[in-house]
Amino acid sequence: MRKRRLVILSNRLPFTVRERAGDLRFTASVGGLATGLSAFLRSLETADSMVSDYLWVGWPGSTVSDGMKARVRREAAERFKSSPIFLSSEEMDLFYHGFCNETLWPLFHYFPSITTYRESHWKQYQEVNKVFAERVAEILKPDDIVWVHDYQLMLVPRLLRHYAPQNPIGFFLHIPFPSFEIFRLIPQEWRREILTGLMGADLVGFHTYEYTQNFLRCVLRILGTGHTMGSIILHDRLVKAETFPMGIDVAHFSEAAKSPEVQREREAIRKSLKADKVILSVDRLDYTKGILNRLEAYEFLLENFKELRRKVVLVMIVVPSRVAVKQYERMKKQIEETVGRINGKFGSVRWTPIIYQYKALPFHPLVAFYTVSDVALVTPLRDGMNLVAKEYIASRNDETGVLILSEMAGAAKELGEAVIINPNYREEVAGAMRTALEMPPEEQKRRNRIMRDRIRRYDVVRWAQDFVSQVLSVRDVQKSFYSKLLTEQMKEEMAERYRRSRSRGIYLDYDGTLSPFTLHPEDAAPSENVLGVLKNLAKDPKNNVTIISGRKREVLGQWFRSMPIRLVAEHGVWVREPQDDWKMTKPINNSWKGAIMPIFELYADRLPGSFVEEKEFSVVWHYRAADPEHSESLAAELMDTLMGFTANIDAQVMRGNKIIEVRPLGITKGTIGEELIQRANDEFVLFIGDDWTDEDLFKVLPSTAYSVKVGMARTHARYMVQGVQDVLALLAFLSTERGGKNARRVRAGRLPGKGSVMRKKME
Ligand code: GDG
Repeated sequence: MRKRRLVILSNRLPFTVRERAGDLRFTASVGGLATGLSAFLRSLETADSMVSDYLWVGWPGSTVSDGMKARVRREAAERFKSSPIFLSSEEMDLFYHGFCNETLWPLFHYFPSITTYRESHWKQYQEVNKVFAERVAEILKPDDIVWVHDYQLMLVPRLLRHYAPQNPIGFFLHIPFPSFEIFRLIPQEWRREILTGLMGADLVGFHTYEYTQNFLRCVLRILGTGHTMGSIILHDRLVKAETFPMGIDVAHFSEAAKSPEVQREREAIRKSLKADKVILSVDRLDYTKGILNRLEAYEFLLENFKELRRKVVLVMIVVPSRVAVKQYERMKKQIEETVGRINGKFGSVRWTPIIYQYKALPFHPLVAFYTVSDVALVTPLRDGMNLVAKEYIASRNDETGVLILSEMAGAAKELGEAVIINPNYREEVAGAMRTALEMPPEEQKRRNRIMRDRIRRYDVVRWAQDFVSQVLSVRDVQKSFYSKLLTEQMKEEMAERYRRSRSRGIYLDYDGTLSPFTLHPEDAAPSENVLGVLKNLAKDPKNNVTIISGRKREVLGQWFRSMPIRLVAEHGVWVREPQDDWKMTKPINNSWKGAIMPIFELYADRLPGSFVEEKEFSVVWHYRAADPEHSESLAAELMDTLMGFTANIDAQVMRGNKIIEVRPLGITKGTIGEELIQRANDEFVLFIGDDWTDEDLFKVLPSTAYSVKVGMARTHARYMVQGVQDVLALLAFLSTERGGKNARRVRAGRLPGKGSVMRKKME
């Protein structure tokens, strides 16, 4: 197995450095990401993993004076395998406190009313993301895998892709990805840039299926790019969106729970709490956590179920966070007032209903609280995952204890055996507390056993391994695409064959091949450049150029009026030889059109922005300009209707690029193309197309022919190019660089002209 280095990027490094009296203090971070990933990174020392080493890139938690930077850099490298990115407090203010915490954090957690949109914040967000990408670009080795974490760095994948086109890049979002209706509240330009930023990655991961679907939906609606089973095919790459519910280091919590330190702590807590039942609440101070709602529910419980008074105690641990922010200060005050009010209202000298602490706990006391508490109350209003819920279950070695879990936390998708509640409704939360307090131990164990099993199987090490191996497997799929990508060398070889051939058949699709798609098909007339390229090709007497299209003959005839090339219209119904009239390739019955038109028209009426195009022998419903989601569902419905309708008539339905077409049976680019190619028997044959209608011809081309697919997708073609510009460049290269020499020699009379050969064959 090839061993690679993993480069992790996150806003915060797994440690914080503080400068004090001319010295430095390093402390390890306790957040979910830092602890979770460190378990995975530790496992690298023993496990047989594709990752052999790692480097962590991020901000070290404080501003560092210039004189200290070199030392921080050195110690970060030696002690934490980290490379710090230093940011000034002004930068952090606009980037982190500004765009991250005043725009992205509230909006992605469904708090649009407190979301702000400031140009200066956005600019700084772009700037800091650039700093991260550039730093990584400097230190990246060709084999490194990059793993970018979280909402602070959503622009990094694309920025980094620019410097490192070949490195596997994965992105994981730790917070929810909101629904389209919420995401679209971000100003247009920013939201597009955020999505394209993420699409620079090979793999974009989310905690839940719902977040993944929300992302895919935003990509479709905002960037107009659809997906197949989470795979988004861009013109040059493939991006996969996938669900990876983050786990915890289960063994670490379970072992700690058995340790003497925790046992001691546990006894001390039990003694001091003086209550039959303990309910635990642990969160960072944040409005998303629903701390106030939780307090109100507890108040409601004590109010309505008097028998519980003096028997139960709520231990509420609130971990300081974003301390300088006014909103958080205000919330802290509100929480403390509410705690005071409830304690005053129900408490007595011998019983305090809520034990409140506003500071973080060291690890062992935290686990001791997990093991001592009969109920864990995890009721966020929104939470990407919530690891506390999983940690509680992991710490309960005797399998007792009841987890009350908000349905708004990602964790609820995995921990369905918990008592699941809606955190907005205090009656429901209070009811859940009562259920939990009364739940028989056997029932508690039954539920916890299932949950423990699940979180043990997909723990944080599996999660990280799964993610990294998926990044690599997306790269493998891409490689199969890239292996067909037309290289300079292949182009040279093709040009060489072109030059040596005495007759050449050049077959070209039009839309998506010679001209990019436009919202309205009539806007896709050939540019001067296209006409110039075709003219150049056509003037070489050895060349026989054919445009083979699904378009109407009038349109093609008008666009290429004076061009000495062959035109094939309506997928092969009509052929026009140079300087000749249009001829039908075979007699065709189109009597079905009258019956099918009303169906198409009905769908055009139902879907604003779509329209029907009637050709002589086919009918097309175009929906490129319509709502992308509505059109996908109506298109599926129309396909279904048409399949039934065409079962017994001489017509077939096909779904192309934002179109549905019904056309005569047996008329395809494959049948007409094959016939023309066989008849001409040219030494050099080239066909370029982009759509799946072109696959009909790719499939039947002789093995010596050159076939080129425009855009990345599975194809029968031998080669691929990324876009229309590459097609034009290739044709120009053939006709000017190589064919040019040839053409000069033909004109000078040294080689026989091809026109005569062709004409003879046609006769
Ligand atoms: C994001 C998402 C997602 C908490 N208090 C103490 C303490 N903690 C530890 C817990 C847990 C971690 O902090 C908190 O994890 P969360 O999952 O709740 O949230 P975050 O890491 O802040 O944020 C979240 C997560 O990323 C992972 O993807 O689940 O939804 O917002 O590990 O144990 N640890 C110690 N003392 C405390 O007082 N030692």
